[in-house]
Amino acid sequence: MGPSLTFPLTVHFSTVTSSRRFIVHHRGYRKLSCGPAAPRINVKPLHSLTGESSRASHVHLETSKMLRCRNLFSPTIRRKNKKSKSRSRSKTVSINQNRFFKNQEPPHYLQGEDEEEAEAEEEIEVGFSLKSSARSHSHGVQPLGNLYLNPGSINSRNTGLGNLQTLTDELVLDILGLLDGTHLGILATVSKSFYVFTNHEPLWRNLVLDTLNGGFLYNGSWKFTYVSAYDPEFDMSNANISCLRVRDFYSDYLFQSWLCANLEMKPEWLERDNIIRKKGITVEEFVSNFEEPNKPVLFEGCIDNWAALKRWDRDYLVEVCGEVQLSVGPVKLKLGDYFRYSDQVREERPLYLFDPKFAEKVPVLGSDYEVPPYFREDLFSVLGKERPDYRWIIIGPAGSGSSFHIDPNSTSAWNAVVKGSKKWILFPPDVVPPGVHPSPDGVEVACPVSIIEWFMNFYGATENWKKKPIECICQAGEVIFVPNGWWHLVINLEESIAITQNYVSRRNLLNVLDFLKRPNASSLVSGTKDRINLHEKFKNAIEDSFPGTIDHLVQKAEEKTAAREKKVSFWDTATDSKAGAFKFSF
Ligand SMILES: O=C(O)CCC(=O)C(=O)O
Repeated sequence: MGPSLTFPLTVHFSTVTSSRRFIVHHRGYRKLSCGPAAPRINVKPLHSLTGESSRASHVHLETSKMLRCRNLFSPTIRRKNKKSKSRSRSKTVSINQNRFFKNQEPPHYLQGEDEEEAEAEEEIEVGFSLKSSARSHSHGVQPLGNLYLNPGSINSRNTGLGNLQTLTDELVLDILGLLDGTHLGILATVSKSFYVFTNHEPLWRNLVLDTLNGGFLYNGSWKFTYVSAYDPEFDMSNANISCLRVRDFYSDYLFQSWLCANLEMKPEWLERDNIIRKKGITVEEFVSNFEEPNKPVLFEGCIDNWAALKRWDRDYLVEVCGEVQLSVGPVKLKLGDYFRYSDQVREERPLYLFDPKFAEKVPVLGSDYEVPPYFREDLFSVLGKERPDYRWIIIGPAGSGSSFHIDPNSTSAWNAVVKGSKKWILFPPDVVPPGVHPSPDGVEVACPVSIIEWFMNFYGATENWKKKPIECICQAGEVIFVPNGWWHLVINLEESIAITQNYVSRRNLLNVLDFLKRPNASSLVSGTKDRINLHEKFKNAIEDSFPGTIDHLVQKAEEKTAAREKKVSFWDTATDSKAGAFKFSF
């Protein structure tokens, strides 16, 4: 048995930076946030990059040949848990390494040293809490900082990559993302390093989502889902434990991916609750205190009459949805199949069910709730069937959610939790959240790969911000108002079911019209096919249905601006912000 290592993992996190970024199209946010993340790049043929006579270049491309890869799946592994379960739930977590069964033959490239390695047990103390269901990294990947604590060890990540070692992990994965399952399976036999990279679950997730569309049944892991889709007879009995552990493989990118999938939300991330809560206020109070000034508010008790609150549980929903396919990230799935996935999933960005046509597909769902009185003005309805998507049913497991974004088309929104609970963080329109980088045209947003990664790397920064975010936990039966233009992030703290609607009222009509006529409307506007003409159509339809409304609102807005400028001008004469000092000029 090897030596036991104990050290606080947090120390080594200094090397794990916020470099993992994920770019989403702002416009298509709702569709893309949970979809395949792999940006495609052009690469030379693989063999010319590795400098080896690549076996990959000789294999057949057809995915049906995937079956050849069955011998690549690793032998049975037994977990040896030394610590009690309660220990693994404590703040300092012990992660024990897996062991091979002695009588199993590891593949040729893992024989010898790895048998000895398989005996080794490491204990890692982690400054974060891992979920009680967390398993150690299936291939033994460690953060790069650990390499410097193991003098003499060589990063097998590099030795096994050949000439590719100079590429970043992200780039290696981008290249592997161009391959099909057969090639990934064959590349896995090239070296330990390729074995680890080619087993990276998001690669298989992308393959499943890209090639099988919704035609899959999740099977414990994306890789096995893929394999079993092509070979239903494949023996899955060893599936969830067939992972080889590789010694001395250090990679922040791959480690972070595992960590984010297994991290528990820290209590301090959930503590701050500074939203205004209201119960039983009138519509007029809402309009003048929250909608007009564009401020968030949380309503208690305003959906107590919803049938959904009593009826919506898994059994009811699965029954009424039956064979209907609902939108889940980039694919469509039956609800029962989605729950099968969400029950087993352990990944950092779980697929999120987010369907804009649920009420058309399953009308009873639409009649199980009604729009709360505060949000009944719905000016987009003048467009009839041409209105952009505006209502969604949202279902997801703990850890799923929506990373930072601003709602589409400059609309405001409400979000009602029917089951479960959601942590919300909101920043006003003039404050871009830390770690979030919108492109100047607003079409794309670069942000950390996962919500949990944002918490790990950026939540702390908000402590000292002058403009603190608004935060809350929205429980079942509560409704949050999300004013237009506000950045928001949401994470489900348990399996949650919610309804959200985006709407236009007279308070944000001018904003919406302005947004729809921006020069890059064709890439900014969302939820409709005819993006370029939406402005004209909407404006005309409003004029027809509510003549004079736009002119009236424009006039009111001008008066307001004039009044504001008048107020500001006194201070303009009293201060000189550029000089940073007070100046009196009477
Ligand atoms: O995940 C959620 O429930 C939040 C959805 C959201 O942010 C939105 O509808 O804009």
